[in-house]
Amino acid sequence: MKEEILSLRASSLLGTVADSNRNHDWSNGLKKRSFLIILVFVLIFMVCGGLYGDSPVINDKNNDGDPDQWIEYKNDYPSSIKSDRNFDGKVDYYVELTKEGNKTYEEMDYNHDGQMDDFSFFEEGVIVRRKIDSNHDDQVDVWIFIHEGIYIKRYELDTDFDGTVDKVKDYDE
Ligand SMILES: [Ca+2]
Ligand SMILES: [Ca+2]
Ligand SMILES: [Ca+2]
Ligand SMILES: [Ca+2]
Repeated sequence: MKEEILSLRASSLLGTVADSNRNHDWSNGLKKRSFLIILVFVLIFMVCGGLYGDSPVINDKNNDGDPDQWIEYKNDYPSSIKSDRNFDGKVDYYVELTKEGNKTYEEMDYNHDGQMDDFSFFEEGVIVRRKIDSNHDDQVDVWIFIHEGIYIKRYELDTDFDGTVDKVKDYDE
């Protein structure tokens, strides 16, 4: 009689162990599934991140705690760089680059008043055109057209700064 009760207890105990094992398997399966779902979401975010561009790399060149250089990346190459080169908190330089590292566009703030005043345009890394706001009134008054990166082939000036070109020199004529 005692033995019977013992064996009964043993079998019910075994049953409980088997049940808890089943529960364990089930929760393990659920964990695996949640992990896979999270993995899929992470992959989707990574793919979208690649398509819509990466966040800029921000540098602090003079280590004063304030950012002064921002580099945008497109497919792993720097496509544009923005800088505060005199560390006064105002951006004074901006450049756009090709995959090969050639400039396509560049602008500068020469007098560091927070307004860009010198704009250059490039073709295959060579400057072809430049616009300047020479009196820093936020309005371009000099236009220069350049041949082979060094020769001025034409310039246009707004000498009285009223917004209208009043002097033109064309070296091709
Ligand atoms: Ca800084
Ligand atoms: Ca600056
Ligand atoms: Ca300026
Ligand atoms: Ca001007």
